[in-house]
Amino acid sequence: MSSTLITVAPTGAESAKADVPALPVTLGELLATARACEAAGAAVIHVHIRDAEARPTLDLGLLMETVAALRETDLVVQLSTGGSVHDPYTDRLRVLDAAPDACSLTCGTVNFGDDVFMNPWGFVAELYQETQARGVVPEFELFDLGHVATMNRLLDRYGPPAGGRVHCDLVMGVPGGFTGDLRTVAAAVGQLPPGATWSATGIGRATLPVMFAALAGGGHLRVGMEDTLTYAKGRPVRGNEELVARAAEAARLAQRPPMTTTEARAFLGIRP
Ligand code: KMH
Ligand code: ZN
Repeated sequence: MSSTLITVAPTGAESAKADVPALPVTLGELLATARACEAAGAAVIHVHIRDAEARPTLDLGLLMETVAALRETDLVVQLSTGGSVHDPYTDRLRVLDAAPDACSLTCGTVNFGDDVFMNPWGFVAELYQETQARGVVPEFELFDLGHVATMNRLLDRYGPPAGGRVHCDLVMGVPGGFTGDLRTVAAAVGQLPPGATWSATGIGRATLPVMFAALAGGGHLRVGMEDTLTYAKGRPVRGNEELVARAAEAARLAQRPPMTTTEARAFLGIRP
């Protein structure tokens, strides 16, 4: 029986703690969330951190402290190199100095609501080569169909990623990117290179359609409060672990139970 890799993205860079009290923003809250999500079936944690005022930051010292703290769990630690739409490229590249297992690598610029998430070719190519040099396993974040072409260009020009597996995450439902529905999931998956594996996450109301489309299509799952703040209509998310528990239950129903952290490390080619 094949299994499902579940990634939790617990915090993100967009929501304010004042608006969303359940959002984990301190190191203590993040660690407690990580433990609970691991117990609920997550194998990877996609990490954005906040400063003492709960503002998004890419401070290297705090990132290193966070990676060290998360080593108390067995989760694969994937740091965001996307940061917030306001973070400079130099800070985003420096994230790799915190020596995570893995990192996100967005493959192109995209309108991001009223903002623009900037990922020009030169930056993406430099970041990719840095992941290769350091042995950090990239997850190719795809927000739009053109991003698949850029990922293929990276692979053609610079060769395979650290870990050896081309693993992508389809981020569906950002205003300006992929629509979060079955047809668009199918269109994106149809463009991936042979052998690539993928997860998908639906933003906001796209959460459930994308989750079920991914399970039906043989994909893996990303869930979390970075992407969704509403568990059901009119019912705010109480904590990331309930989103992971729901994803794990859906995966079990699909006869593709959650991967363990050990299985996930082997699957992604994370070095010991
Ligand atoms: N916060 C978004 C602008 C990533 O983590 O790599 C970018 C993002 C993608 O969340
Ligand atoms: Zn992110």
